[in-house]
Parts: sequence; C-alpha cells; structure tokens
Amino acid sequence: MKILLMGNPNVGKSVIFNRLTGARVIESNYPGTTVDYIRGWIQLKGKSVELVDVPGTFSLEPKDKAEEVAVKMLEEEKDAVVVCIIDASKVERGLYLTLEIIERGYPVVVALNMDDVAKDKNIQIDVKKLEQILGVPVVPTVAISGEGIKKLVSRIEEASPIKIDKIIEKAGD
Ligand SMILES: Nc1nc2c(ncn2[C@@H]2O[C@H](COP(=O)(O)OP(=O)(O)OP(=O)(O)O)[C@@H](O)[C@H]2O)c(=O)[nH]1
Ligand SMILES: [Mg+2]
Repeated sequence: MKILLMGNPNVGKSVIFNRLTGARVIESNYPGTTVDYIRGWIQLKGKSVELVDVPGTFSLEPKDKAEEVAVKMLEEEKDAVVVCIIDASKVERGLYLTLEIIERGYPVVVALNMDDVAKDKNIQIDVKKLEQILGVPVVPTVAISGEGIKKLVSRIEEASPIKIDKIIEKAGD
C-alpha cells in the first residue's frame, strides 16, 4: 500500500516529491518499459510510508507509453491514497484527471500547486468551494518555496482515515 503522487505533466510533482521525501529514493524503470519513476518515503505520524512520483498523465485514457504506465500504477494499487497535483493556473485541465481518480473510488488529496503563478495571473480560486464540490481536501502549495507543504502532509494524514491508518500501520518504521 502506497501513496501515489499524480498529475498532468509539468505541474510540480517532482518538486513536491522532493519536499515530501528524504534523501533515500529509488529510481527504476517500470517493468518492460523505458518509462522511469521514483519512489521515496514520507514520514506520516512517525512512520515511514512509501511515496511514488508517478509519470505525468492528462487522463486515465492513456495516449502514450508514460501515460499507460501512470494508469497501470494506479490500477495496481487499489489501496493507495492519491495526492493529485493540479497547476493552480490551469485548474480545469487538472481537474479532469482528478475527477477520474475520485470517480474510481481512491481517497484523494488535491495540491493546488503553482499558487504563486496563479496569483501573478490574478487567478482567484475559491478553495473552500472547490473542497465542497470535490468532497476532498484541497491545499494551495508553492512547491519551489515550500509554502503549503506542511499543510498538505497534515491533510494526507486525514485522507480517508481508515485507509491511511492501514497504510501507516503496515509501513515499516
Ligand atoms: N513558480 C513555480 N514553479 C514551480 C512550482 N512547482 C514547480 N515549479 C517549477 O515547474 C517546473 C516543473 O516542475 P516538476 O516538479 O519537474 O514538474 P513535474 O510535474 O514533475 O513534471 P513531469 O515529471 O515532467 O511531468 C520546474 O521548473 C519547477 O521548478 C511552483 O509552485 N511555483
Ligand atoms: Mg517529474
């Protein structure tokens, strides 16, 4: 059981991954492909839980090999909690994938990353309203400065309490 970091290409997944994980990471190719992905560990309630930086995808209907791998990784982890990263300056585009993942029944936490870019562009997002509509936690973040990352971790701990507790319980210390 894992936590998957998912989102469209270029939304800041890897910067968030680096902020959430320690130095110990493993890079591998997805079996039978040249598509690589990185795994690391995040500290949740004092336990170390595996976090995966999944290749970027626009939807769960894959258009290329990397997207195919992203969808397979999701489907192989039925018990995963998914952190969906959305570019706050391109919310509609990111919401498509997020909604597909929520529809499949995964517990989701949304990081509205690039909040600084959205602010520069005068894009205002009603976070509370978005949370109500999606029914999942939504946390604005600026991955490059670290803003919102602590909050994001605390909301991950809240995501579907039963599932996240099971993940933490099974995680090695
Ligand atoms: N201004 C700003 N730039 C950011 C933020 N987060 C990430 N970036 C930048 O956006 C670019 C993409 O970040 P990545 O973390 O590589 O994005 P990614 O989602 O992993 O991209 P792929 O793995 O190619 O799909 C990099 O140049 C980051 O430095 C943010 O919150 N604000
Ligand atoms: Mg990346």
